[in-house]
Amino acid sequence: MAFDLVCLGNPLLDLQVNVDKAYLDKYGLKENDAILTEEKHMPIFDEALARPDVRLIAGGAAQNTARGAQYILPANSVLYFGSVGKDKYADKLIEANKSVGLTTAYMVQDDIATGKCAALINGTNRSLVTDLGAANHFKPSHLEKPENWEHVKNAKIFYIGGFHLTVSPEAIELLGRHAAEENKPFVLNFSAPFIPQFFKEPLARVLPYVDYVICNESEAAAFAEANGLDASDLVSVAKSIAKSAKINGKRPRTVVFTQGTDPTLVVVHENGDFVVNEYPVHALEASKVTDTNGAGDAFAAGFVAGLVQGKDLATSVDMGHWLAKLSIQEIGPSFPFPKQTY
Ligand code: 26A
Repeated sequence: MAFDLVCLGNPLLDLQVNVDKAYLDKYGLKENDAILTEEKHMPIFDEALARPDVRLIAGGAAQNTARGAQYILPANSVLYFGSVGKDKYADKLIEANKSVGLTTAYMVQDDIATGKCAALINGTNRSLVTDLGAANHFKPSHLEKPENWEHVKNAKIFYIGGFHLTVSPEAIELLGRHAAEENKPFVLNFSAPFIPQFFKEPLARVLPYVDYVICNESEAAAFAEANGLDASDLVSVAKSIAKSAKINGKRPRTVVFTQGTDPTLVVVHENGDFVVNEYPVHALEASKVTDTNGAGDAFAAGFVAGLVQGKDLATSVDMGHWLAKLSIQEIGPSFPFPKQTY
């Protein structure tokens, strides 16, 4: 079978709970952030599981995007790579993926548990604390297995979660090289401020392969700080990313900055010139927001589904806004059923 869109990321099960500010303070967590767990955070997972209101929801940023893109696209359009364990958590992920018809080609670890993310919801903010578990053991050799490489060769577009830069930059480079050689669009989401901040070197290695960068305003600011740019001037930051080194000269670099409820900024660098545009989001009354966990992933899903369908940039961004609006009315990074159409 040939899948148009191939995605790579860290499959995680989200343990979603509502918390107050004091709980976040106790663990030194920001209200809106995504981090890798440290020893001191470990009790959070058992505390979440012990709560009567805990919800176990399929997560993993790129997996959410893969599910969202498959939600929009015709059957069997999307394939997702990642690494899981042999446990009930993996079964939950498989079940959620099935509900939208997302195909997975998981690498399976015999003795390591599926990764989990405590999604600590505080009003419209979400603080994500991740224990990568099996997701941390993904290897490029999994992509090189003949049956998997066949999927890579058949793909038309690639979507990479920047979070995977903490796991296997080599796997990302492997896909990036193929995409550049075959002139296929390669999309990278920065995923979280700590990626440009603390994984600057692997990010710089991968960025030359990237045709489309997606990030939010805080990731853009973190990139600016890490690279000595003025974080208060996001247009300049986007331009700087847009004009940085690029391997596939046949495609322009497009940089997409989402900014919560503010308009999405898009900068394209082509033939030495910049094209700058802003696109308003689809407004939603605050009272209708269930939670924003996965909003950015849903935006990326709508956007990349648009690219797969050959839509123009403005329409692809609008599809991202449309799907994000649907997802924030659901619990966690999920999409409404019966299916809505764009
Ligand atoms: C490496 N880290 C920290 C992560 C993540 C992650 N996905 C992959 N790698 N930390 C949080 N997430 C996921 O982000 C989604 C919301 O955008 C969560 O699982 C959540 O579903």
